[in-house]
Amino acid sequence: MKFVIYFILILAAAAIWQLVRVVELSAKLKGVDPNKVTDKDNKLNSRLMFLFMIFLWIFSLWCLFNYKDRLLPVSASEHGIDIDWLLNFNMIIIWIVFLVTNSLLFIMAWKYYGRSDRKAAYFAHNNKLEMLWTGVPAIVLFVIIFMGIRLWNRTLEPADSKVRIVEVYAKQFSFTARYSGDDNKLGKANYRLIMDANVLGLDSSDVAGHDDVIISDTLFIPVNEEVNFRFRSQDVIHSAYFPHFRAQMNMVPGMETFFHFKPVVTTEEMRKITGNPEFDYVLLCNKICGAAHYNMQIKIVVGTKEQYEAFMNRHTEFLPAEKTAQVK
Ligand SMILES: [Cu+2]
Repeated sequence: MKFVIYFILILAAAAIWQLVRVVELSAKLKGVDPNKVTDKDNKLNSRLMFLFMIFLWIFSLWCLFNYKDRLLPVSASEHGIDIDWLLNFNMIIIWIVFLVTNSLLFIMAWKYYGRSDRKAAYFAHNNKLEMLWTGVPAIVLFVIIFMGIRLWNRTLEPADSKVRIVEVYAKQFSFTARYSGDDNKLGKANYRLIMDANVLGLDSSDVAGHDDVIISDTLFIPVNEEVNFRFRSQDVIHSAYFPHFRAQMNMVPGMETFFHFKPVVTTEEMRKITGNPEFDYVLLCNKICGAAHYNMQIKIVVGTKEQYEAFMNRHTEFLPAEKTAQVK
């Protein structure tokens, strides 16, 4: 089948080449230069330009509406609502600029096509125009960048010390969550302590770590409560990507990175919003970190405070008695 398709393509190319030769030869016979561009050719091209503009608009709008459902659902975090607003603001500006500049480009080509009875006006420099196309983009960019930096700073400013600390630990190719327990302090960790039985490199001599709860299959966070995330990596650079919460942070071996956000939509609510009863939030690795990078993920569940407590109790019930006393 493939051979037939290639054969047809080669035949089509040969036919087009022969056709061009026929046109050239017939022009030669008539005594006309086949490479000379006439007014008629220009007029045809100008109309084609105009048609292409209409095609471009229809196709762009079709893409915009047709692929709308491929976008992420509404933001599930508080700051994500502002990020979405800023993204939409940017997209509106981009669309206006795209429409105006491309319309001008094609309308000019259509209206002022080359004619032998018309001479193009020529000027080398115009200060007003220079001011306009330098000044307007500069002001627009300044506004966008200013709004972006302000939002970025607000997201990354240190969280209040009372905010619950949850560590996300990355290694090829999984995530592990460590909750700070009742004292809201994570026990110390050191890469020198990493071994088969202590993958996270935890320092057991640090009392603060005795009530830490380590969970490797689910990251459960309570709704409407700020979470202060800390990130570590064992091996290479990973990136903690929370698409539904509009958050992402690099996880760098040898250092701790952090940010905090407040989830505002529970998993149950998001299932209703998306109309998908199987919807689950997910934390993905967004840094190509090795062979199984594509499958490096952990499920995130956002639930009520009661659901969160039930979840934690389920994960601490087998802790040794002296640890359980600290957790509860
Ligand atoms: Cu990774």
